[in-house]
Amino acid sequence: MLTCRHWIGQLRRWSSTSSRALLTDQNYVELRLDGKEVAKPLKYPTVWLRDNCQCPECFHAFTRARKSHWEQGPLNVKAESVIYNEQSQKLEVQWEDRHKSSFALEWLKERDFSEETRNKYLHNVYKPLAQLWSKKEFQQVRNEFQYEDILQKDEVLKSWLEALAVQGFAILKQAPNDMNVVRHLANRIGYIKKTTYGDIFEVKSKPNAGNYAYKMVPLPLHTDMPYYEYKAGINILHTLVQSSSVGGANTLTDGFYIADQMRQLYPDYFNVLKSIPVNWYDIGHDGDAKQPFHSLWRAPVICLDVDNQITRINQNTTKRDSRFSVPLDQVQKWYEAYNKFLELASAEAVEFKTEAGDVFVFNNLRMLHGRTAYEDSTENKRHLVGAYVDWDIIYSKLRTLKFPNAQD
Ligand code: OGA
Ligand code: NM2
Ligand code: ZN
Ligand code: ZN
Repeated sequence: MLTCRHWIGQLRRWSSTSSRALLTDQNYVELRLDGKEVAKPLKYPTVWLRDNCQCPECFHAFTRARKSHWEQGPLNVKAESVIYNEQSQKLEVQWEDRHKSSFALEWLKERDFSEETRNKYLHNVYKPLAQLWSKKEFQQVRNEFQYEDILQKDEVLKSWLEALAVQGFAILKQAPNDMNVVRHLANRIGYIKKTTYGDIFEVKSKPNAGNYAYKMVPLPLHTDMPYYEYKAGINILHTLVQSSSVGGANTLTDGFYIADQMRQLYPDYFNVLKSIPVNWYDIGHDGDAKQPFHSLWRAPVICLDVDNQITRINQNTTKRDSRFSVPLDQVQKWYEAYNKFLELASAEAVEFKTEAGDVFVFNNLRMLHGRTAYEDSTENKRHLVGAYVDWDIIYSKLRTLKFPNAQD
């Protein structure tokens, strides 16, 4: 065992032959390991080490719950000395308040603050990196799966969910002529998302349609339910009967690709679309049994996350409120930016027509989708059944499939 006591404020030189731990100043611990396996020293803030002490007093391992630092963070607790125990491969920290912590090297390596380690975790575990695509790339990004395989094989379920996360959509083939297909798929992932339109909903031409989608008219490129704060994550649309008329085809554009194009080519328009909120609304009732609703959510067309990455697109011309609750001088410039967005989205839209037995599934935060007009006849009435699932549920399922033995 090699020990190295170190006093605050003083910097030690590394020995070239041994692994060791070092308190570089009062705020960091550096760990330099022998050999080539870790090129750069691993470096950890002492406050973070103390906060994440794994001892049973500080951490309840079974529920992975932190038991310490409930009322205040460990900001004023200083490390007195650090030791790297080569035999047990553990970093041992002696704190000034007599507390002791010990951290396994593997555990520390996985939590290294280097950009490489952070990105690896974010892309492998948190969320797969989306592959944005243009119209001409559609055939390459189009994934197809057999419906029965999704239900029976975990490996296929995993590939399907990965396709939804990466390419943003997938087509399932050979689903039976059964209203509950979408329910089975939602349950296979986890839980269906109930909305004001029920748990499953029927897209067909209905008398006194309460939603514009329930008519034979064309549907413009849109995302479903921009009027929800907790907007549906994916849309599962099962074709039971396709229209034998010329129309009833699907249109599809990668909304993230369009937003990204706007960011690169029209940065001023992009800034407008990411910052001016639009009022999205839905007032009415659906069917006799359901409650009347008055949904309203104010959000920009392009939504960014804390890393400035595109996270959600809101667009549904049929659901955009005439009330536009922004100052007068923002209106004209918003329409100009929106116009460019619609122009690019239409130019990049692909068209295809599902067949009976197809289930078209897509990321509803990302994909703009639509439909061409159709005509029902007495023998042929177009009939789709839909359901939604939230991304929290999907990512959780995907992680359990990718990392069945994950402990922390
Ligand atoms: C919808 C919708 C597509 C279709 O109902 O929101 O996008 O093909 N429908 O009818
Ligand atoms: N339906 C299919 O945003 C919308 O209202 C699109 C949603 C009615 C549940 C249609
Ligand atoms: Zn502890
Ligand atoms: Zn839709």
